[in-house]
Amino acid sequence: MYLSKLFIPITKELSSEAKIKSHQLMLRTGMIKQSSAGIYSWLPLGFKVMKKIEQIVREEQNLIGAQEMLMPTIQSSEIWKESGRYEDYGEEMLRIKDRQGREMLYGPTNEELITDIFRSSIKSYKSLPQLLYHIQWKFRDEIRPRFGVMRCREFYMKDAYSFDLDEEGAKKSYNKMFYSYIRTFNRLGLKAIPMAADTGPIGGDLSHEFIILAETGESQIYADKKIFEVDLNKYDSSDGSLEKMRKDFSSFYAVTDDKFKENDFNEKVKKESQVKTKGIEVGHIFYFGDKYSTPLNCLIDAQGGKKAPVKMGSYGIGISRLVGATIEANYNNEIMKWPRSISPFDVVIIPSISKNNKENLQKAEKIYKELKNQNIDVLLDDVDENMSNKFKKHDLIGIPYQIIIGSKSEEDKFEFKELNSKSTMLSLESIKSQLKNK
Ligand code: P5A
Repeated sequence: MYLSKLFIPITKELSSEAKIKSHQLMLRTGMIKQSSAGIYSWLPLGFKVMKKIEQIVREEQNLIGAQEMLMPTIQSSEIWKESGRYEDYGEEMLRIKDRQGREMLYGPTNEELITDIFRSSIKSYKSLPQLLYHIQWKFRDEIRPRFGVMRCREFYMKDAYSFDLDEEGAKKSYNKMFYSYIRTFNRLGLKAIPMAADTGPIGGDLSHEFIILAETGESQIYADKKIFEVDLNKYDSSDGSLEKMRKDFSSFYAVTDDKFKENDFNEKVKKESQVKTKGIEVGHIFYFGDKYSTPLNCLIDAQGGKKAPVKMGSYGIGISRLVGATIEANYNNEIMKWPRSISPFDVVIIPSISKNNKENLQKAEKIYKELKNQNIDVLLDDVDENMSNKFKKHDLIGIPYQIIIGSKSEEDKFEFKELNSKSTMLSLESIKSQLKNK
């Protein structure tokens, strides 16, 4: 892609509502545009990043045997009346009437709908366990949508649901998801802390929030920094090993402010190991047994001819929120560096161009073609602008690697730079292999 062709409407005048750096950066680099309070359009640059995050989440879900499906955004109120949440959910639920006067709603989550699908199709314990997920827009009429994509009214979520015969089986499904979440966030270049959490309107008695550290986060967190040393490679995918992994994580102190007690913290965590900071919740998992299956009458034929409500859990990742959260974790001193796995492009070529000298642009185009042929996703900055402005702009767009074609270039060597480090002179062959190995 040539930068001159890319639809990237940079905003210079920031609204006073853009209080945190991810919101500011997303507006400045034209990743999103607000359409109304807490509702955004995703423009090409932002959309590309979000789709890459979505794909990593999808691959990790598939790896643990979860099956992808798609449920609608609009749901009937009937099933919510059956579970009792139609009343309980309150003002956050966007309620709609169709032309026949039927009460509908824009789904804030899907526990009821998936239970309805399940009860009409699965009858026997022989078909269990099942793990289903979808990636779909949600709507919650938040009283104060803010911080750009972090607390929206409309947002993109991966939500998964597990179905098991008994509590023991359900805990195994829970552990699988727990493991998958830590892996997913690692692939996104994020360190996430799993924390025992309250269950809120979803309900249940076992729940973890996955929180990444960031000064601008909404949750105050207190943790033992040793939790970061738990090494996922020590565990395999067997049930016993996954149970041990969850126990190992849980053995370290990590709580949000609603569970925090000063004395407890000082007693359990040595001073030098104490982390007190803010964090962003990027995922949340729940085990709630038969909270939905009993009122919705989702029964299965268990062994011995008895009927039993299926045991369920639900597991969410805020995909659109993760775009902002990744920026919060990686944007410092006016430089944003995307983790390679979700960067909008793999590399940008920045030639020094002037009206009388198009030689650098021609060199750049040649390199562009060669990289494209290697399936490297490359952006060419063909805009006629001075180099210092170009560098400032690319510090914000955040593509982690640059090939600079200017005064330093030689016949067969080019300046190759990783953001936040010094550049080196390399042949095109070594640049290609560097990019392939990253
Ligand atoms: C779990 C999946 C649930 O909704 N039901 C299905 C459960 N959990 S949750 O914690 O309420 O949400 C899951 C994740 O969605 C993101 N999220 C949001 N992102 C942007 N704006 C919002 N208003 C918003 N609300 C929730 C979070 O990442 C959360 O962890």
